[in-house]
Parts: sequence; structure tokens; C-alpha cells
Amino acid sequence: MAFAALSQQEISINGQWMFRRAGTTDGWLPASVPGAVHTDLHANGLIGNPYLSCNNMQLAWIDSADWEYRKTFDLPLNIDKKAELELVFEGLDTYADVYLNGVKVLAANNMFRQWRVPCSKYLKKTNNELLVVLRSALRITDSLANRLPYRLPGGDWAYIRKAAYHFGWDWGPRFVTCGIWQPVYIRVIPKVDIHNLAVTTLAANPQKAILSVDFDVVAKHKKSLKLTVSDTDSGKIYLTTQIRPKGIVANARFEVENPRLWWPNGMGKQNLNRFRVLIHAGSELVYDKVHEVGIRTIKLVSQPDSIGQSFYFLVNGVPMFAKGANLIPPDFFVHGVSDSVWVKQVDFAAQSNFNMLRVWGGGVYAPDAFMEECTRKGILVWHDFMFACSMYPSDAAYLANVEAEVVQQVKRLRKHTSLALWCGNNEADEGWHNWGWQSQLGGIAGATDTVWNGYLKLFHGLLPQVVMRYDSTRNYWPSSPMYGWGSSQSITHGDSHYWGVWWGREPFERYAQKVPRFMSEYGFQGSPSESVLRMFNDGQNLPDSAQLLCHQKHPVGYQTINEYMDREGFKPNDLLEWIDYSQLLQAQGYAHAIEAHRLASPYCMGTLYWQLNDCWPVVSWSGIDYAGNWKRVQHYVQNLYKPVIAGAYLVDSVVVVRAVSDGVNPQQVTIGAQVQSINGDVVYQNKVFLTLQPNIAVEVGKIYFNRDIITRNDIYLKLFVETDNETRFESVYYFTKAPNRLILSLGMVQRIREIRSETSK
Ligand code: BMA
Repeated sequence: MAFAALSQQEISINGQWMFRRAGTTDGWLPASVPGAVHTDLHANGLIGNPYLSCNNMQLAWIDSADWEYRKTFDLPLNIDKKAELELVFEGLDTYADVYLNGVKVLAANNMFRQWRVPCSKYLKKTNNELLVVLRSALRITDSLANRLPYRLPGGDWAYIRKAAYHFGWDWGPRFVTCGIWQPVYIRVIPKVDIHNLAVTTLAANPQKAILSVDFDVVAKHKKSLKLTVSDTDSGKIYLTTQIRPKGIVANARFEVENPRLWWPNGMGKQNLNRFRVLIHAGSELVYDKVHEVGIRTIKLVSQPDSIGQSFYFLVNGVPMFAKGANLIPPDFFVHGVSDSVWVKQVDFAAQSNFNMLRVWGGGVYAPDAFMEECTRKGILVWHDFMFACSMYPSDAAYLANVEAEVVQQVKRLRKHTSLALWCGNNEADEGWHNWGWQSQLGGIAGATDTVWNGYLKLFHGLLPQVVMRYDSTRNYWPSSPMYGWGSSQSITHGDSHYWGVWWGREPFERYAQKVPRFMSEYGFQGSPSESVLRMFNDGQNLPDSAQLLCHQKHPVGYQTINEYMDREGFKPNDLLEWIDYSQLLQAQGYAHAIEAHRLASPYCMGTLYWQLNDCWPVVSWSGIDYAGNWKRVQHYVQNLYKPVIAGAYLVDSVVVVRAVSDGVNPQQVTIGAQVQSINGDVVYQNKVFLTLQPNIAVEVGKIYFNRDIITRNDIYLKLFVETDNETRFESVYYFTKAPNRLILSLGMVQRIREIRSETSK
């Protein structure tokens, strides 16, 4: 992952470095930059593969040591003697003291920041030595925590600016690793240095769009700049103007007549404009780059209404039902993955009919390559700032560090058409109000006020101010969810994470009763494919295999899966059946939820399940396992995220069929229902023709049965949707708890949701 593409004026210092444990006389060993100490130790054969067997439980010693990395390099011969140079680290994880030829030039303390150090005066032509001493983040965390009279509720990751998931999560191992995790290079500083140029849409309709060009400029002289924007393909010039930067920021506007608008996946085409942006200072060309930009407006509508508070996205003024999932880093050692691994996630999303991904706040900020692919594929990105499941410090030094980080990240990411929303954090507000955090602080005078005021300063002050200042076309949402799942407002106000299913052990049917305005998290674990399980299992069966336990990070993960299996009447005889049934169970759970959410639109306007991907081989909530295999659930999701779907509920002995279309225009459809036995006897069939209005779910009809039909385990109901004489969607339901095996073997099969009349929608 690279935050900036290297240009010719940059001298790469990546590749092979040397490393050793600091404070020892151990020999230097080869290391890779970008990299992490765990992967370097593994590459040298000093530890086992952290992802296999139970190795993840034995590597904690690495986290409490300091590590040093060294590289010698020459400057290229053709470098201008008078050139001003800077040393750039695109990312250091996390506490890094940097020495260039013996002089300390940097003390870094934030994994999410780029660091730039003027370095001409320290450099020689040949034999330069760069030394990076990485201090144990764990020990620093402890010393920072001990300065306060209380431990902040949540987790230790809060004290430092490092990916929270490194401290262990319920789907990931704990490696509080360190490393030079992003590219390093030396760069010639141009006389007029342009950064963070973004072309964004301020307003757009089919007749006209107003766009803004924003950039930072650091210049030795105060010459005004000439900015030109043209269309790369037609050559048409949209703008030529002289501008004077205000401080380091500059901007200008231009208009595009009859723009071809960009739409999310499923709502229209992802039209892109190729704007060539030129900047001249006097006669010198100082910037020349093509920006691929989709013209579109994006707005989060969250305002009081007759139900509570709405939550939906308007794209080009059209309401969008959001279909997608939450994304975690696609590899634990995220430095090690190329852009293609990030891009792959976007391909999965587009193939699964998504129009949105949420980049979850306990991971890392998304790389540009990921955002660009999202733009190309029509996937909007809900981007959390990197804060999750904790209260955070709010002293001046901490806030200044955060401010530098978020200004950089907002300025980097704002250029992407796919970026839809900035969200302050994951579940910190929920934790404070619902997880007993306040009582943890109860005994200490003034602590609850101090911690909550600190929260307000950060998430209701600093972060929205930065968004407003540098990316005012995106909305800011302070915390996801707005209310915890125990509170009644969670289904009437804003976004919701519903964990009553899984964490609360409630039945899948509960999803139908807990339909929120926008569901930004919910989920259920399912086994990865057999090949991934075999990567870490020594061949024994559940639950006795030590390896299987080391790759299940939820405290009662297996018990929970097995309890739900039991309820459904699934009785696996061996590991293979367990894999199969657990995947079926997971698929059914998500199907219940997605149908409930979609078939309740426009009350509910979004469904993002937890979680799309894994960062190592593990049993988790993901739809796609670490090796990229789709679990059964992902196929269900792909089906249920199609533009028009139908779904069935059992209300007493009556089957109620509902349907919805999320297209932009009214849609003529045929909805068919067929009830038959596995022997092929058709008990019932019917078709209904109707026009569906966008995002307005309707009842299509009712099917009345005798109880003796719906208690048969050899009977199933098939629904299908036709548009333009083609079948576009199908789903199959069975009625009983332990269905006939032949029914289970049908595609997209799930237990019909039974609901009592008073709770039906
Ligand atoms: C959600 C996430 C993660 C967690 C998941 C499953 O709330 O935000 O914190 O992994 O629950 O427990």
C-alpha cells in the first residue's frame, strides 16, 4: 500500500534492510521494508508462521522488545548538488526514533501519519546510514496509561495512535507489532510544491455541475499560480485562472455543462471524467496530472422525522438503499499486502451487488488504490476515523497528534469519488452509555466528566471541524451506532449495530422485529472453507483441537455456533459436516436480516453486515475467508443484494410474500410462488404482475395453508422474480425445524421466518 506514487524526483529506500533486537550485540539480519518485525523474524526462520498452528499464542515476547532497522545507501550521481531534499516515511509503526548518519532527525509517534524531514544537510554522496529504532508500543502504552489516575474504559490501544486490532480482536490474533510499514524515500523538494490536489463535486444535476479544485502549496516565492483544467479526451478547457494561495491552501471552481453523472453500482453507470490539471508558476510547469473524477453529489440525510431520526444516503438527489458490509484490514500484516489484495475486496463487493463498504475504525485508513477501485466499481465508502471501542485521551499533545493525522488523511482521501461519509468512531458512544464504562470510573472524583468531556472534544469538536474545513462536501457522523442495541431508539434513530443475535443468543427471527433505520453492523460466525481450517487444524475434531481453539477469538464462539445449530436441528457428524452446517446457519442468519431490512424500506435504508473479509485464517463472521473462498453466506448475500427481491414470512399458517426494488426508476415485475414437495408434487403456484416503486417494499400477496402442509419436512416454497421475461432472483424456504436433507441441498435455501401477526410489518 502506498500513500503516494513515487515520481522521478524520489529516491526509494525500500527493499532490503537489516534488523536486530535493540540493545543487543546480535548479528544484523536481512529485513524487508515496507515490513513488520514479525514477518522479518519469520522470514529469517526465527519464529514459526504467526498464522499457523498455535504460534500466535507464543509470540508476545516480540511486543515488549525494541527493534532496530538499518540501511546504507548512496545518492544517485545525477542529483543536483543544490537540491533541497527531504526524507519521507509514508508510515512508521509506531514509536520510531530515526537517525540519519548518526543525527537524530525524527521521533515518530503515530502509525497513521506521513513523516517528512528536511535532510539535505545530513546527507553525503555515498555510504549514508539510516537507522530506525522502533520502541515497544506496549511498554509506551503502559507508561502513558500509568500517568492517569484511572484506566480509560475500552482498550489499551487508545493511548497510542496505532491500529487497534493489533491488540487482539474477536476475529484476530494479538501482535503488538512494529515496523517501517510504508515506503521510505528521499525526495527533491520542488520550488513550488503542490500536495493533496482534489477535484470534488460541489453541486450537480444533469444540466450543470460545479466542481472545486483544492490543493496545498508550499512555495519559496509568492508568485501567483496559473491553474488550468481541461478534459483529457476532448481537450476542452474548463478553467484557466490565476490564483493566490491563502497560506498554504488554494482553490478554484469550474463548471461542467451537461455532465454525465457517476452512480453507485446498480443505480447507473460509473461515468468518469478525466480532468487534466496543470499548474504554472510563471512560465514553469509545477503540476501536471490527470484526475479521474466521477461527478456526483452525496449526502447523508439524518434528520428528525415522524419515527425518530432518519439515516439514508442521497446520491445525485436520489435516495439509495445501502447494501454492503464492514471491511477489516485484508491482512493482519497489512504492510505485506500489495494494492491488489485491497482491490480484490472491492471486486468481491461489486460481484456481490454491493454499493457500499464501511472501513471500520479499528483498522487502518484505506489506501488510494482501494478507493480508486471503489470509484471504478461504484462502491461508496463509509470511512471511520481510526478509533474503536474505547474512550480516548484528550490532553493537548494527544489532540495535536490526532489533528495532524486526520488533516493528512482527510486531505489524502477527499479526492476519491467513492468517499461518502466520515464517521468519528466505532462503538465508543455505545460503550460509554451501555457497557458499564462509566461505573468503571465511578470511584474516582471527576473522572467520568473528564473522560466524557474529552470524548466530546475529540468526536464532536476536533474531527467534525477538520471535515468541515477540508472536506465540506462529506457529512460527518460522530459514532456508529447512534444508540446501543439494548435501547429502544436503536431501531428508530440513526444507524444501529444489532448484536442481540449472536452476542445476545436471540433467534434469527429477531432480526425481523429489530429493523432499524440503517443497520451498519450485525452478523453471525461461519466456518472458513475446509482448506483454511486445515491450515491450522491438526486433524482432530471440534471442540478438542487446540489449533481450532487458537483460531477462534470470540470467548464463546464455538458454543454459540453449536447452540444455534442445535436449535435448527442440524447435527453434524464430523468436521466436514460441521463446516457445512455452520456455513448454512450463517447464511440463513444473514438472509433473515437482509430480507428484513430490504423488505422494510423505506423505513430502513441500509444493511451492512459484519464483516466482509478476514485478516488471517480464522473462524469468524466474514463472508469470505482468508484464502478468498466465498462462504455459503456470500452467495446468499449476492442473491439478496440483487435489485429486485421477494421474501416470505410465515404468520400463523399464512405465508406473506413481500417484494422490493432498489432501482432508480419504477420497475415492472412478475413475482411467482410455488410450493412443492421433494417428489415434485406441486401443492400451490401463482404469479402476480406489479410495478414496484424504488425502495418502497410492498406486500405482494398471501398464501393460505392448512397446518398439515407447513409441518411437512419434505415441502418447500420457491419464490422467483422475473423482469423482461427473465428470472432474475430465486429463493427457497423450508417450513420445519429439521428439514429433509434433500431440501437442504437445494440452492439458497433457508428456513421461513415465522412471525406472530402483531410483529409482522
Ligand atoms: C462489532 C465490531 C467489532 C467486532 C464485532 C463482532 O461490533 O465493531 O468490534 O469484531 O462486533 O463482535
